[in-house]
Order: sequence, then structure tokens, then C-alpha cells
Amino acid sequence: MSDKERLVLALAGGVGGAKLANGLAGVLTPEELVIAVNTGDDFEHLGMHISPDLDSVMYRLAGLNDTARGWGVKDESWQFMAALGALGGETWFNLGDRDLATHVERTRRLAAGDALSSVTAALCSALGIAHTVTPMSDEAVRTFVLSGGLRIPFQRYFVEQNCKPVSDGFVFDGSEEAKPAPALATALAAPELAAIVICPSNPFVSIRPILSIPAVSQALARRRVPVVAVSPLIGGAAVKGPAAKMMAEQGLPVSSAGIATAYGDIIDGLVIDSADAGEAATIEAGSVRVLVTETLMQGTEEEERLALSVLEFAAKLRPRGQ
Ligand code: FO1
Repeated sequence: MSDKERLVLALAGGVGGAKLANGLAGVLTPEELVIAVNTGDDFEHLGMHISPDLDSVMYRLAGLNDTARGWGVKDESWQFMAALGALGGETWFNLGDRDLATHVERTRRLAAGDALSSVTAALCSALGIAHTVTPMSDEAVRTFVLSGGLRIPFQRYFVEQNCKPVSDGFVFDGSEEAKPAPALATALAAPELAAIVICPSNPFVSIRPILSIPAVSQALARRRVPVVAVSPLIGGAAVKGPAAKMMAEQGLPVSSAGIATAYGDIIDGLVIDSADAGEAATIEAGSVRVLVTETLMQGTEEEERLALSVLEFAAKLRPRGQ
């Protein structure tokens, strides 16, 4: 990447997305990076607006994330949940005491009329995050999992039903009418945009909701810059979450080659783990170039190392058709 042309747009959702987003934030300046986050997982719960993926990214960048649980805040306490349970309240979705403050403050600001992107910017600033973290849209887009004729709201599927229902498909309610949030729209149109990085997130329920916004998919189809995805699978298993199960249910091979198929012609390059090096030739037989490297991220050092490898790889790629 030349110095003149240096803006990276990262698309992220979930825990894997938050880790690479943090790595990118460690090696790029705030002027060089925009992190656009899935809000298809958002929902209204106990009168509050919960944005799980925005929170995962925000907490990781602020160094507040709980590494063992994978979601929420470290050093958490659960007095609110215990008290709520004692009152016979709804306890299927766990809200820690510290985490609760984020949802209460986000909900208050939204009720006062602020857009989700402004609220996110304010929360990030309060937590000392200098990089731009934006929801994919200020309008509501809600993911539903289709299963045996049912339409299950995403958090009911993910948390309450522990991802057990077989997924027949996914609906991103509201996406057709949704516009990209201002920072995402600006990044997609920026002359200095040099690469789009799809973080190692679930392609079906973390990345597709972002791509389901018409202006986003149109911008990617007309792209002048390489799009590089990082596979969320290592050795045929997801590092976390239901990606592998969903792939099998969608009739895709549960492998990084299957991830390349899931993204189709949206991507120019795919980063896969060394454990899956044997799949590189199969993937490259299509028009996707492959980088084989260590993709497991267990701390800042590994997040930043992977971020640098992804950026170097992207700098060598040309977008398709150019
Ligand atoms: N995930 C769980 O598995 N169980 C929970 O009770 C839970 C609560 C929760 C609260 C706030 C938050 O920001 C995230 C939370 N998550 C929980 C994670 C969340 O459901 C998933 O990480 C994402 O939606 C999938 O990317």
C-alpha cells in the first residue's frame, strides 16, 4: 500500500472479528482504519437495546473483554442477574453488572434521539478507543434463523437454544431498506481505500448481514480494491461458535475451501490456517488467492501479527477483473 492510498475497511462480527479488529487497530492509525460491525445480532431485551457484536469489538479494543467466556466484560459480577432471577424475571440472556451499564447508557442515548453510530462513537470515546468503530447501519436489521418452518430471532437461537436448531437459512429483516452507517458509506467511497478485510467471523450470521445491505454489496461488486477474508475455521472446526455446524447444514464442505465457496466472488483472497495448508491448491483452482499462516489469535501479539500478514497479502492482490 502506498502512503497516499491507505485506508482499510474491516468487516467484523463476533469474537473472532473483535480479535482481528484489535490486531488491525494495533498496526494501523485511527486515520487508516474503519471497523464496521454486524448489528444483525442486536435485539431489544428487558427494555434495553443490546448490540452484542459492537460490544465485543468495543470491549476488545478497550482491553475490557473477558477472554475465558469470549463475550462481555472481564472481572464481571452477576448480582443483577441473581436478583432478577429471584424475582422470577427473564434470565436466559446473561447481563453482567458492568456490561449492564453499556446497555443502559446506549438505550438512554438512543431514546434521546441519537443514531446508533453516534452512540457507538460516544461509548468508544468514553472507553478510550481512538479508532472508528461503526455499526453497519443506523437502521434496524435483525437476523432470524429459519429452522423447520420456524423463524427464530438470532439471540433466542444462539443463547437460549444453544444453536441446536438445524438452520435451513437466514433472514436479515430490514436489510433491503437499510443504508450503511455514515462512516461505512464514507469508507466504501473513499479514494484512499486500499483494502477490505473480512475478519474471521461467521460468514452466514456475522458477515452476510453486513453484505445484505444493498449499498454495501453494490460497492463490493464495483470494487477497485482487494477484498481479503480470514477463514474462521482451523482444521475443519470453528474456533468458536456455530460456523462449522451451519456450513454442514447449508450443504457446504466444512473446510476453508467451503468458506471460499460461501463467500463466492465477493473475495479476492482468503487467509487460511497452516493446519489447512492442504486446501490451498483447491481454493486457488478458483480465482481466489490464498495465504497460509497461523490464524489462531490468543492475545494482542498474535492479533497484530495476523493483521500485518493480512495487510501484506492484500497489498499484493488485485481486485477481480482488474
Ligand atoms: N452469549 C452467550 O452464549 N450467552 C449469554 O448469556 C450471552 C450474553 C451476552 C450479553 C451481552 C453481550 O454483548 C453478549 C452476550 N453473549 C452471550 C454473546 C452473544 O450472544 C454472541 O457473542 C453474539 O451475538 C454472536 O456473535
